[in-house]
Amino acid sequence: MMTDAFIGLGSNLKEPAAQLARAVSALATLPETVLVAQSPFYASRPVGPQDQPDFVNGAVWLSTSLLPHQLLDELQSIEQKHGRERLRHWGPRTLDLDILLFGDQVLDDERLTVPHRELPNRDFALQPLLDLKADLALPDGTAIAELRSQCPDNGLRKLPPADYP
Ligand code: ROI
Repeated sequence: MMTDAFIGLGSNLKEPAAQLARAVSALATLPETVLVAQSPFYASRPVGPQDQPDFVNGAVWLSTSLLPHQLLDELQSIEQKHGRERLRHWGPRTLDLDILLFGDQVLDDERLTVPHRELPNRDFALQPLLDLKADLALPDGTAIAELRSQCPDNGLRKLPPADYP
């Protein structure tokens, strides 16, 4: 069975837009998985400590027959291969790949919480989801568009495609 999974991408170190573009290429080659679409990339002010560079954020829509934890393993392997550095909690990072939504599944264990716990507070994740699928909703039926309209503003700026490597 194939499930629609939505992955958030973020970086604010070492040419962030290039990090995201490489990550999208890697996601497109995952086993048992098809890349359905990729969102535009956005520059966004950091959530958390402000003494760090702006982020570049985006999202992809995957269709996969991997199980949620198998997909998480694959994402963490891409993060590691792409030289993930995470300097401090809520601090700058080279590449962050988060499962935002996995079909209509609700999961909460020590490794994985889906839907992503912070999704309602993060315009840099909500807006790319809307770009991918305007009628997307949480498993409980809450529209992503509704969350976006109530979400704090992090000064999102859509990057022109020419800014992607
Ligand atoms: N802030 C923004 N704007 N984008 C992110 O991807 C991001 N990721 C994080 C923290 C440090 C919480 N802040 C962020 O992990």
